[in-house]
Amino acid sequence: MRQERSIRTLLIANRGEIACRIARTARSLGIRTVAVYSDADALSLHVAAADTACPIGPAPAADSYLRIDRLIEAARATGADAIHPGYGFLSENAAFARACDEAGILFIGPDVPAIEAMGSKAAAKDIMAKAGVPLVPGYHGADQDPETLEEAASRIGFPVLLKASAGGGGKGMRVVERAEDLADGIAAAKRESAAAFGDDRLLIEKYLTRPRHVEVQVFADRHGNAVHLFERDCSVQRRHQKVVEEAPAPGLEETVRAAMAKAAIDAAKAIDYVGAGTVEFIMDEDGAFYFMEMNTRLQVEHPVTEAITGEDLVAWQIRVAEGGPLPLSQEQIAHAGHAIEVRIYAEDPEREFLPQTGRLNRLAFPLEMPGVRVDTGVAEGDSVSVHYDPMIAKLIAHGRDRAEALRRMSRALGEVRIAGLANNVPYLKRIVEHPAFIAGGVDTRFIETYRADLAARGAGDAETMPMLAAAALLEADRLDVVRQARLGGDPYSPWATAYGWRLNDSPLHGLTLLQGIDELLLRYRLEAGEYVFEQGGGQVRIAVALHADGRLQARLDGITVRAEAAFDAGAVTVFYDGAAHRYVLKTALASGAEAGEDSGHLVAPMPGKLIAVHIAEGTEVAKGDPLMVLEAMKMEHVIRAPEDGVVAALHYGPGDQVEEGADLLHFEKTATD
Ligand code: MV4
Repeated sequence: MRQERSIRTLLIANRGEIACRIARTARSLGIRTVAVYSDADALSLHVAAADTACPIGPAPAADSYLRIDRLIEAARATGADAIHPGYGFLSENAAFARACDEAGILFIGPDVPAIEAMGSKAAAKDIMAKAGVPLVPGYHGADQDPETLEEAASRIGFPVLLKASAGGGGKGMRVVERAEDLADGIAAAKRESAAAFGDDRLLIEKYLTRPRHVEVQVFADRHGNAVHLFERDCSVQRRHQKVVEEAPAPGLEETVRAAMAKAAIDAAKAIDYVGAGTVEFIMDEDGAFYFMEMNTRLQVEHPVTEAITGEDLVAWQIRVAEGGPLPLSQEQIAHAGHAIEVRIYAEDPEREFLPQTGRLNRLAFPLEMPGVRVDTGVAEGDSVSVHYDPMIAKLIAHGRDRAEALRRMSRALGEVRIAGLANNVPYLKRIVEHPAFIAGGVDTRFIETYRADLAARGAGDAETMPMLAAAALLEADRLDVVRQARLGGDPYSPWATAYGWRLNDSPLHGLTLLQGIDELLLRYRLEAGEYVFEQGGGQVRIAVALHADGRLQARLDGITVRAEAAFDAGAVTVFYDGAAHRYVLKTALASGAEAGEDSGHLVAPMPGKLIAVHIAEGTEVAKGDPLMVLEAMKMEHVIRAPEDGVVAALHYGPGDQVEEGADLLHFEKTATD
């Protein structure tokens, strides 16, 4: 057994939320922390969260967070005696663990042989079979002769699943339903594996059609102790990306739970595991479970285990890495209540979950709700770049039971405010409010099974949002008029003239909002302090109270709801129920109606790329002339001159990528009168 070593300085070889989370615990233990950062991350939260920070290279991860040499050098330069790799990046890279050993730096993770043993699927299965850990009926032999494989598949029985030995995380898998398709399937799988991984070896397994993903958190020390900290259910996945995780697994029989925990500890012991590990199983409807893989790192979803056990897993990792004993024995580890985690991503559920990049113009989380934890690595004003994972935050809700945890999660999601980037918050809310999910125990097909239910619905709130946005705009304008009048300034704000606003005026007004390229014409009148919108023959009455910080109380047909409004560049964003609804005010967009100045800015109505710019600074144009062409959402959008005038300033050129609300050009209207 090695000597105990006390860590004084910890280098965190990661970024984002996990780097922040590791720094938090290290600091609480009195350990000095060193962040590393790429050129894209110099101003990131994880740098601010550490005591010192070292640059390690350009933005692409291959040139920075994956550079073993630079990380070791950074540790040397800062006197770090240990490195925590977080998850992803080099966290399961045996070469990195070895480089740390050789440099005399503690790697916070298992020993090199354990990482290597779990790096190969076939080798891992051999070890687990010998340790008595249940495996899916299958074949993982070295003989890769197509005839041998076909024979094995027939013995296993259809359907079978062909898996690339070198694959992982769902990559390189192929289902074969019938014996007739086997030979072709094997040939195709071998070609695909060779192309993707440079290795055409396959394993074959009995295919479970609707498994659940249940994993066990294990921990082991250098004194021969190995314990489990219960299981997590991560069945809700999309394309092998976990979306929702919870602990404990709902509806698990106590006998199954105990057997799975024992199998996980057996797995850890079989490879002399040290530190935090996760043993993944798939489980069928009868509770039969089978070893899938072992992850030799701290996992993204570790907070749900922390919530139900009350333990800090990063503190455990540090203690064990120092050579200390596990903080608790198995008998001392208890769990209470239920916890659920969702991953908030910058991705657009309405466009096939396309990852989004850009600036987080607004970002706020419910930080004061009991039982709710938020782990994030970004702050308002930061950008989500193309270089890294687009996860914005993890939201974790804990309750006395699953129902309470779910209610807290729903409410917490409703309080999230994100503007500037499409995100999956409303989608997550629909998942945790779905009856099948609430019932518990869903399988890995949940998302595809309920695709239609989980898709955004156009009805209900969505119809009211433009009216709420208009009411917020009008109210902001009215307050502005009142404030300016009080200050003795111009009592007519720019927008007041644009709207034709008059106090106590009741004729019908029109207001046009742009939602992407859709024009929404809203007709309203003011009655007794309420905005009354005409809507398809009926009326919607909205009274609003707008606070200086953006909080918006709105009474919609008699019922008061809580929302938030943010104003920028001639646009308004209404936050309601976890979703952000942004509208560009068309009059501000196209009129250049800065009061009396006959000039104004044209702003981008949506994010996109300028594929043509027809004008230069100084160009004189007539009303309606095309000025620029913006390509967005696979369509071309022509931006035209709002009036006769001249282009006073031009801020972008052809080929430029522009964000929504970007100030494209300054326009001066030709003097008339
Ligand atoms: C399976 C399976 C069904 N039968 N193996 C996907 C990722 C990899 N870790 C294992 N995976 C699966 N292996 C057999 N024999 C179904 C999956 C699977 C899956 C597993 C866990 C969580 C989500 C999943 C989604 C699709 C397929």
